[in-house]
Amino acid sequence: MYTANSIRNICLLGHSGSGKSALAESLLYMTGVIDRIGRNADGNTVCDFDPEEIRRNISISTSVAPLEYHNCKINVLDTPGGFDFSGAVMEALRAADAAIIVCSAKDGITVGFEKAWKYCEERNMPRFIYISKVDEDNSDYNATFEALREKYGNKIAPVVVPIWDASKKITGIIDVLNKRAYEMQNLKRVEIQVPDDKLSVIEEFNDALKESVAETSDEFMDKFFGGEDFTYREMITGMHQGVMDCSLFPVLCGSGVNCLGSLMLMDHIIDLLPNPVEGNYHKATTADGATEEFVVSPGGVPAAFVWKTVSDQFGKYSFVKVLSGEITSDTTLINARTGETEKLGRLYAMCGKKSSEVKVLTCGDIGAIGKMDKVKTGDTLCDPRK
Ligand SMILES: Nc1nc2c(ncn2[C@@H]2O[C@H](COP(=O)(O)OP(=O)(O)O)[C@@H](O)[C@H]2O)c(=O)[nH]1
Ligand SMILES: [Mg+2]
Repeated sequence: MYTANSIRNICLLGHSGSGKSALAESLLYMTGVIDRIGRNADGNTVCDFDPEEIRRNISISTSVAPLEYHNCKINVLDTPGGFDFSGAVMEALRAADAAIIVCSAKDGITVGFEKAWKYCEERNMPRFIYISKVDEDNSDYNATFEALREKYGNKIAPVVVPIWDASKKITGIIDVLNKRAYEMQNLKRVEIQVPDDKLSVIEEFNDALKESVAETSDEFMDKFFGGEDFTYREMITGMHQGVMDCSLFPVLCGSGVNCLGSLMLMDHIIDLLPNPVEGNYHKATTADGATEEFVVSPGGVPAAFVWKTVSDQFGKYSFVKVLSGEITSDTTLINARTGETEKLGRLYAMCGKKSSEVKVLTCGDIGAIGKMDKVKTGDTLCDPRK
């Protein structure tokens, strides 16, 4: 069981084909949820399981893929990039606390990327940019990064950057924050020396991050101008603040195929992206009709928001995000839309098409409730007391 501060709800956004489902697959592989990497072309990935998705070789609805990493639970919401399915993206944005916009190093900034950016801007959604497919022969990391800088300015901060060899092939990555480098050997991460010719540029990027951190508080500003160095923890604290304020957009990179960058991405998700208590704002209506800000609170009375519904031959699943307290399968709640009392059905943790029954869903977590006949997407299930 995870408490709210050790949960991250992340949605993957971006153009169709940019590599979102492959990235989700690589995160699942690197954390041991699956023991081989499915391929979109073979129709055996976790996130594209619908027969229609397999036939058309694209994602149509949002899949949930939970994984555990460093004592945290990361719920990855893999959205479809196709413009016909933007409703599914809206649902995912409602449930997620942060976004990762996937931008392929082959295609750079596309219409799908710009749409994803706009959705995030409209919601002040903290976000990372993940430059995908760096392993591909005709990919161009530099051109993609430069295009991002040109369009969005200095808030675009390189945090994980690639290493390439003489033939311009990308062979590894460097974490700008801790200045450590890695490569992949047979889907295993191996630490390597930071190449000499990269030292100065890493130093330069690191200095730029320090400047961004300095701007997040007076204390950090004083320290910075006093010529004092930040500790690693202070860097994380400052960058987390910058990401929350949308004054800093970390750029990471990697490959969903050989899993380069996948562990580093998760390290940064945990360190820099908001947990459900810090994330996404909700407005609530009280019993007497007043509007107030809904405070996401683990210790509060139970409340859950239905962000997606699936009905198929296996039954009906109402996907929920628990916004307050915790829910169990014998909880009785009130549907705020209808005023009717609803006894909850069985609770499930979902991973792609797989559902496994759970006893409880805690504050901030995402799961599904079975057989809630009268419940629709957009409903809030609340405690009778509130
Ligand atoms: N070489 C390479 N191919 C990738 C990578 N990520 C995705 N692909 C391929 O690009 C295609 C689209 O990827 P997919 O993850 O389905 O894109 P999505 O629409 O964003 O979910 C598939 O054929 C993937 O195998 C990557 O990092 N490297
Ligand atoms: Mg996909």
